[in-house]
Amino acid sequence: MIAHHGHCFDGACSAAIFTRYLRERENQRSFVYRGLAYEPNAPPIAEKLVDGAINAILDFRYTQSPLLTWYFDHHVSAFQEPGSKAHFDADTTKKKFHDGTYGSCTKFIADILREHAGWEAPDLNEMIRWADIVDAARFANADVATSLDEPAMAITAVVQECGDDAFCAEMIPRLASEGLAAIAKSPIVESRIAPIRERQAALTERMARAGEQKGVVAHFDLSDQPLDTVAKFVGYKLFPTAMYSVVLAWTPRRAKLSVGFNPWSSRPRKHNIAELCEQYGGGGHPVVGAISLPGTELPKARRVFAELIEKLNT
Ligand SMILES: [Mn+2]
Repeated sequence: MIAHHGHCFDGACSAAIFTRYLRERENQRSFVYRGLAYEPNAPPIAEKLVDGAINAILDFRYTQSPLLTWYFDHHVSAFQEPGSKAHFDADTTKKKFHDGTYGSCTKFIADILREHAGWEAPDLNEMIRWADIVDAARFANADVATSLDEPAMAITAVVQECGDDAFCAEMIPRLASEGLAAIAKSPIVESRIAPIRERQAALTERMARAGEQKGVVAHFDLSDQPLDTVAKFVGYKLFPTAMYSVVLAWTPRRAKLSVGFNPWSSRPRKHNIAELCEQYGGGGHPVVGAISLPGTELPKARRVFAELIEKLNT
């Protein structure tokens, strides 16, 4: 049983490369895949593990369950349960690995299996390379980051959108044995990509209409109509000279301000976005952060929006 980060390209690719390894080195013939989600009320991971089977957790939090056989993760937040880091450190099976410096779990698994077991699958190198680009957002430019034309990007979008366990049971074995271009052209992706393309095009158009650049900040007040998901990199595609973007999205449940530094900016970042967001009760990373307010506090969110634009310009 392979439990992997669900609705995530890196999680699916991690499961694919590990499937190949178990097939070729441990003679495993049947696989069950379980997607795991970071949700406040998700059941404990240990409950997903199966008695009497080889159990692997990939690209997700560690668990102290004695049923866990293999473990690989690159999230710095992998050890959440009390005592889980000590439990991991005390493990002697040499089958549990964690390295928070990796851009993707897929590349981490590939490197560990090559170093520790002398195992490689060179035909998966393209998949490994793309998992590393997608999971660490190391895109060459804003066009690649926002387009669905690249096979890996189309597969990523479909996995994020439609990647439940039934879908992954079909997708993961294909990632383990076929090239990305062939998968992207086949019905598993083709039949699902059209509505994603349409929604993305509509959002890009809406951002183009609402967007303005003030100084070094591209800003998008999208609060006139409810909006759940924002596109992370579209703002930099529309305003390539902007150093920062600020997006205000609203639903009756919450108002959300997303703040980011343009990863393709030719100028160095001057603001720590995590610290900026913390001033308003939000948080994040130095290059990207967010602030959430109750949906009823839209006027306040609009004031914060204006203040963020000012602060990022000073
Ligand atoms: Mn990952």
